[in-house]
Amino acid sequence: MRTKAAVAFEAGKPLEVIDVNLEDPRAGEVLVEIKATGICHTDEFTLSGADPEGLFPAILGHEGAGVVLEVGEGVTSVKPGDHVIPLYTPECRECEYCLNPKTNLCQSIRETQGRGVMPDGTSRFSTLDGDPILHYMGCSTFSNHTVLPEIAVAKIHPDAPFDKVCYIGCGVTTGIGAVINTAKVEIGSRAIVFGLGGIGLNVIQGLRLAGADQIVGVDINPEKRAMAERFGMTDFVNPNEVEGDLVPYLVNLTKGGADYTFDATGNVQVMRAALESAHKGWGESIIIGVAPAGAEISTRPFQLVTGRVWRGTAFGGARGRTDVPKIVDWYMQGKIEIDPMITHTLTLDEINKGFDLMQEGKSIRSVVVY
Ligand code: NAD
Ligand code: AHE
Ligand code: ZN
Repeated sequence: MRTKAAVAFEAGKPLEVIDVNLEDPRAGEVLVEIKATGICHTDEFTLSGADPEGLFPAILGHEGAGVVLEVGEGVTSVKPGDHVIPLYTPECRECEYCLNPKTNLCQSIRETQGRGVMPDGTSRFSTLDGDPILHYMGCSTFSNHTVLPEIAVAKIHPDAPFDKVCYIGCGVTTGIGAVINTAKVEIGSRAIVFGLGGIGLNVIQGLRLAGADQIVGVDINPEKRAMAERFGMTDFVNPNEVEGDLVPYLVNLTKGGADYTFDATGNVQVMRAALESAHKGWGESIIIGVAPAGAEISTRPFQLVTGRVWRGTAFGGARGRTDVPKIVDWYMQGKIEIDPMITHTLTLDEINKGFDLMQEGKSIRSVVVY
């Protein structure tokens, strides 16, 4: 079939909205009509050229929601008409990783996904001239139609609004999951969240759900303050307004350091500050942010010797086919909020504006509605 997509032809160049060819789903695959997609900072990171796994030309986007139109041979868990969220972290329920309760990182198709191809090693996308275009994170939601492995779709409530629950495809699940699945935050905890964007706000929302007593938000953009307060932030810190070093200031504010800290910036200096503002003896720091090729984290080993713990999380530790439908239900039941964080709604033709708004710090989430 022919569909419309925003194609990343080269790193550092705007996306080009064009018609592309999309082949039918093969065995174990499904064709999905994407109805809406969020723009996550990770899409910008890959488009910028900072992603060591970035490949071009590709169709980016990994935060979508849509409807199954067609299924390939052997597909049993979804059927045409089902509403789904694509999963960049699939859940095969069979691999060594899926069978280990300590991780959500299903590895059954990770290698081909990283090469921008389907599990059989080929792409379903091409230009109208027949040149191949690569998939991205196994999702490619910046296309009106996409083909996905069956194990990479979560079936969701049929009444859930696509233009809101698409955000559960990455940002909402990552932020809330980092608190609940990865950190396992206890009632009464003190926490610090670095970066109050699309992910950090959902960490704050997760901390409120978990019953944290103190939720400190840190951002260099003061315009992020009001939305963070609306979601439960108790204290705001702008590092540019702190006299002296940030870490001792935060340790003092949290009465000795936070029980849990979260990096949602992708900046390795911030990751260090997050680790070092965790409480001596027991504080845990969770890295969510994705850092550019070549960047490395560092700290004095003494920080770990004296009981601080450094952890990381992908997709909030969530097992997509199991957990994503539940998070959609939480939204439908009013247990979590999404709508205020979607600050901009765009058409596919306007998608580059969504990247500009993110870079200018003017949006939380921009959502493209097809
Ligand atoms: P965003 O652009 O919406 O938010 C980033 C925020 O960080 C902004 O508010 C910005 O002002 C703030 N910031 C930047 N530099 C800062 C600094 N030095 N100190 C304090 N605040 C600073 O981005 P997002 O969509 O929220 O994504 C955040 C990070 O999380 C990105 O690195 C993204 O790639 C990553 N991410 C990781 C996962 C995962 O599974 N691990 C999932 C989604 C996104
Ligand atoms: N390709 C990058 C790393 C990118 C990365 O860490 N991605 C996260 C999801 S970010 C979503 O917005 C992830 O799921 N990581 C686990 C995985 O297997 O990719 C690099 O540095 O090479
Ligand atoms: Zn993302």
